[in-house]
Amino acid sequence: MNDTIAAISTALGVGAISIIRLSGPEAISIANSCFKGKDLSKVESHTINYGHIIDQGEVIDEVLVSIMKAPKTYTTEDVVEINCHGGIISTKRILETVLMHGARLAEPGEFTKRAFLNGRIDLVKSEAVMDIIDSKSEEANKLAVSQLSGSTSNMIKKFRDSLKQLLASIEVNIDYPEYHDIEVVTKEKIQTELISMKKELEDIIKSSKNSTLIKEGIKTVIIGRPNVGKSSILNKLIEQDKAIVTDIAGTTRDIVEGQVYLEGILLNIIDTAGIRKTEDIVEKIGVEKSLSMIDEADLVIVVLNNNEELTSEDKEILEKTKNKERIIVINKNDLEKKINISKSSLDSVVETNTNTVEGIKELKNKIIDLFQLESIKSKDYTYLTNARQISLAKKAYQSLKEAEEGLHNSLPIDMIEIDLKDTFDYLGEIIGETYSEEILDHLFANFCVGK
Ligand SMILES: Nc1nc2c(ncn2[C@@H]2O[C@H](COP(=O)(O)OP(=O)(O)O)[C@@H](O)[C@H]2O)c(=O)[nH]1
Ligand SMILES: [Mg+2]
Repeated sequence: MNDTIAAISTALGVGAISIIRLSGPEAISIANSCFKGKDLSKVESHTINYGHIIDQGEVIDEVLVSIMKAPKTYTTEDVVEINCHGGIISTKRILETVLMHGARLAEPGEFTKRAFLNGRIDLVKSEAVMDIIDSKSEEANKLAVSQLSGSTSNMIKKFRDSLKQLLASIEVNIDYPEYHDIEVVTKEKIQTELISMKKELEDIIKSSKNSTLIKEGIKTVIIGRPNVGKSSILNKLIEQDKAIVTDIAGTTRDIVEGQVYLEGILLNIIDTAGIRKTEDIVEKIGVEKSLSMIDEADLVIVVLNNNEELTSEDKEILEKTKNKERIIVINKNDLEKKINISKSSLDSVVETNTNTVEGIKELKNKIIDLFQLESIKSKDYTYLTNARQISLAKKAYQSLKEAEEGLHNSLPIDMIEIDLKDTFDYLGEIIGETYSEEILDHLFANFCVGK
């Protein structure tokens, strides 16, 4: 980590300003060697300096150079940011110039990786940096900002502290059983504490599924026979005429996607080809695609036609979706009721017609209730936010469970201690107290260059 890295930190394209960033021991001297203006080696830290970037005597661009000396910087190393005019050519030429003067092109996420390796931020916070950049909704953004400010890291740290205390008192009892003035940790006391910790960790894991909803949104599929009004419902939900609506069965042959935000959470809606037996090759592929979408969906909206009796296809769709989170929409309720189905025999039912707003409003409210979107919003965002964190928390939970069972089955206390130490270590991995190079490389490879 002794070399100096450089990268373009802004999106490459036409814009007012681009930023080329350098970090490392030579950052200031490299910038200085291609800069005409003040002597950058003599300016104060955290100053912005006007001048020009020069390549072999030729002026490349008029720039502002920010000088940030270690340790109060993003990476804790010397950091220089060259603000140049936006546009691909001059930005790339400045990058090439600093590389020629001795900087190395940074790998994706290498600035943030350095911030982590130098101890400025932990792993959860590093991941939050990426999540802020990636966030697809305001709620996802709030979640990431809360992570970066340390909400989840602190929760994990607090949990580890209690565990450490428990471990310490167990150890004292093992090592110095003859000391009478040390509080004896009875089996009952450990048991009580383990049960409450297990419950706490269980809650943390359970509520972390909210973070997936916040980050990824709800993958919703609208499914039903042709002509029941699926595309009309999609259009009403997203308040746009995105899917083509006609009275010709088989109009939607491919997948049409739309997006709407409910309580700040993204609803990704997929309208599908109507399910029916067909000889048309294109439509047939569409139908198969529709059926395969069911498995991947978080929510299935099954649309039925109020004006027709249930067909075998309707029944097949109801059967295929019965184990999914689903809402059944009985559409065209402005027409005479011919559907032979009792509402009470079904789970979540909404009656709609796509000429008015009431039914669609009720459908939106049903979705909000089903996924408890209002309560997700009012929580304080201390969630685990990705598969890596959640799988480690699950391993920690497993070890904690084994410790508790071991105690229950009167296993020797030092065996129980091993399980508790495992729990402690898994939780430590979440925040990056321990890590492997391989995991770090994998994690930061998903970052963008220049971050
Ligand atoms: N009367 C009535 N007609 C509707 C309603 N919703 C859709 N339609 C009509 O039903 C036909 C098929 O609608 P479409 O949305 O293309 O159905 P899809 O094949 O399931 O996507 C069109 O002529 C729509 O105008 C409704 O609530 N009431
Ligand atoms: Mg359609």
